Amino acid sequence: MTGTFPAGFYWGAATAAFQIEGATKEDGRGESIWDRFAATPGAILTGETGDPAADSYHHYPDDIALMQQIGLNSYRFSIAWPRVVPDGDGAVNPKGLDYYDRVVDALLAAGIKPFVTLYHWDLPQALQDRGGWANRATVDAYLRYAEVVVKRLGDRVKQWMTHNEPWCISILSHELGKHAPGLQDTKIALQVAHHILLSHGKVVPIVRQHSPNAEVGIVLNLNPSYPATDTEADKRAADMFHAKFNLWFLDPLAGRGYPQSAWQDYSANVPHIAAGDMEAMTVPTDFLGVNYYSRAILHDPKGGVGKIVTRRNPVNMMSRGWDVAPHSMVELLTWLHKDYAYPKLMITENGATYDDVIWDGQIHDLARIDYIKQHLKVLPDLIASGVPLTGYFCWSLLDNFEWAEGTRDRFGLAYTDFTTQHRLLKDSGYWYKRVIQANAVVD
Ligand code: IFM
Repeated sequence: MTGTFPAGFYWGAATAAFQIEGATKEDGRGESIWDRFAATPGAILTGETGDPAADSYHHYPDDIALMQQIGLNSYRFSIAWPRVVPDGDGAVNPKGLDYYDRVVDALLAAGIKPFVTLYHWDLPQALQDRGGWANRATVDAYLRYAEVVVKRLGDRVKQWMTHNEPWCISILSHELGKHAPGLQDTKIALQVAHHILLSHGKVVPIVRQHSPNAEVGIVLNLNPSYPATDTEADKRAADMFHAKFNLWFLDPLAGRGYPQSAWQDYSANVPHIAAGDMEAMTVPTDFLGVNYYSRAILHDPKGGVGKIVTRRNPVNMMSRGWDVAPHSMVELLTWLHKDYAYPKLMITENGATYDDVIWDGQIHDLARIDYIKQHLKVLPDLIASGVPLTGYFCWSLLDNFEWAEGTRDRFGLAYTDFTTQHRLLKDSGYWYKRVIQANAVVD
């Protein structure tokens, strides 16, 4: 059949601990920066916190049943550091580890391969009180935490992701102030980014040591950029966006250092780099995880000195205002393969938020199906052209706590009723099931 995917393709869905687990005070879990941030008036659009979110701490068997209903062969989720090491760098909480042990065993019993992200944004607050990721000591705390997790789960988990979206961890959270810990300081943000990349490089050998034959990589959110017009100002704006958003993370990992144009633009805010750091972060990995949702179109109305504005396509976008641009994903993956040559690439997140309506007990989310279909349709040819794409993880398995938007933005293949915690598969979930069964895009 044309348009089929290779045998063994990973068909998955993704979540993150803080977005689904709830139970933030249960069984010895410590406070995270997201608990503190969400409790700050005005930080979350809906005024919600991470409790109960989708209460997966108690409902994980329901979630695994959903995965089985869809027919997923893979599931990407993250470990909450404050559940495992409540104060970030001290005693291990056995109940926290036991929880993930149960989840992994239940996944394997259901025939679903676990893909584990070690850090998806929920830093223990006690570490933030000592400077968070801007403090180099947090790198060492992360390595100790990761070792505890991998020692416990590494006999069964064979796919590891060190960090999710370093741009969000650093810039969105420490320069733009939109995510926890809500700081607005470029210098701190860039030091955070540096320590995240460094900790990635240092943790890879630890994962390999305690999880024999495992594959390990990092997950980046990448955003192809285009000038809105042919003006030099817009072209410069697009290039600078690319340097700061994409290359700032890709290039150091590839041993190329930080991109010069962005380095100069950041001027006095550039990070402190200790001897050996750049070498440490270039450790070889098995794959690169790519989170792709949309593209950026850049317009600089003031001829190079004004603020960079991202303009979106007004006719074809999801409810959050991100435009739908599958061709940009093709360009991105083609370029990544050609220029960085990772042994494998995976789409570790892709999906869409739309306003879902329950109609006679069903959710006919045709717009979401269309979004996912458009992004899947282009992949078989891409793979045939030689791009080593081994998996696709839809964001998200179920509606959850969408960070600063609270539960307003629903990305799930399944609807979550946040009052009853009842899960209801949307039409997109049923459609995805048929895709997985056919190992090809179906109508
Ligand atoms: O919900 C997030 C996820 O945690 C990281 N990537 C983007 C998703 C949608 O905003």
